[in-house]
Amino acid sequence: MNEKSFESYLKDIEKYLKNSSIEVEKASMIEKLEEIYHYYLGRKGNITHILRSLSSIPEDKRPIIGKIANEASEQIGKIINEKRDYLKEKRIEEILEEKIDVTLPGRQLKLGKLHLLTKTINEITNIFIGMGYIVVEGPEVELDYYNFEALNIPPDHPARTLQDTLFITDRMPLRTHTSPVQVRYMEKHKLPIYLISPGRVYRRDNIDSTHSSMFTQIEGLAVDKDISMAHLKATLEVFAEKVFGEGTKIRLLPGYFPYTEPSAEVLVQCQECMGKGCSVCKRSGWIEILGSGMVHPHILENIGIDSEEFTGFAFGMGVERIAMLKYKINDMRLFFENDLRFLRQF
Ligand code: 2NM
Repeated sequence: MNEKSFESYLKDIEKYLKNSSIEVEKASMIEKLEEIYHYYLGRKGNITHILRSLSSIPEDKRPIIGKIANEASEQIGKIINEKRDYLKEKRIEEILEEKIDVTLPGRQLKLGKLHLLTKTINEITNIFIGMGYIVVEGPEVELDYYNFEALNIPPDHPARTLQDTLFITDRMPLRTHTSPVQVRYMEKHKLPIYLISPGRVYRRDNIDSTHSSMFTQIEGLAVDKDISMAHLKATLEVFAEKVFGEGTKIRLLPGYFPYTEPSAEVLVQCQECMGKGCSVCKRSGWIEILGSGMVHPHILENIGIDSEEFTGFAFGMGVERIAMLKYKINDMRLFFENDLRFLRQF
């Protein structure tokens, strides 16, 4: 072992005392003081090290070095504590001296807002809630049975192929519409039923300005005694006027769906040219906004509903399409890109 001389111990201690005093003097942050403490007096600090190694110092010098090291330790501890108290005091004084200008205008709070799609869903659902409908939701991963079979969609229908539908497994498609929610509800609840089912649906489409592999649908269903096509038309007239403004006209054209008979395509006056004819409506003055019809008796019977006693109408619409017409948006992708410059406009 390389024994340190008595003098070199004294020199070291003297150096630590001097350096620590300069460092403490310079320190302007409590954090810095803790670092200094650590360096000299901490578990592995310089002074601590000397005090711990006293046993390796010749016995006759041990008490002197011990005494000097202890005094140095106390001294360094003392100046650190004094400086710490001083800095704390100073900080409190600074805080107390801060002046608050109570006449300054408040900082503006930046509030977020609802996405246009959410806003449109809310608007549409509120219209139907106003007519006594309830809102029902369901799973986005469906059983083949609820998405197709229960809806009278035959096994060889193109919608049931990989071409048109996204599948999780053979028997589990991503729902292609929210009708399965309605089938599930009819199975479990007593009649009459007036419900709408908003939610995301999935189709294997190539994405362009009017197609997306995911979009938002709202379907409606009314099953009661003596429900007729007249109720369907009147309901959709109310809907169109509330969404697009008073006096908005609709037209029903014959259509086809496996789950309704008869079926009708519903058109609304073109919101771009207000029915005069333009490029958006291909000069016809009308634009299709939804599909609808009288629920096929097979579907009701299959669920155990007597189709002689009860009849129903149903309809389905794409929320993006409604919002695009209402707010004159020409590209569906804008809904999903989340560019704030687009979203902030609504
Ligand atoms: C549409 C068009 C026509 C529809 C049918 C049903 C159910 F569950 F009752 F059979 N729900 N929704 C329906 C009818 C949906 O969307 C274009």
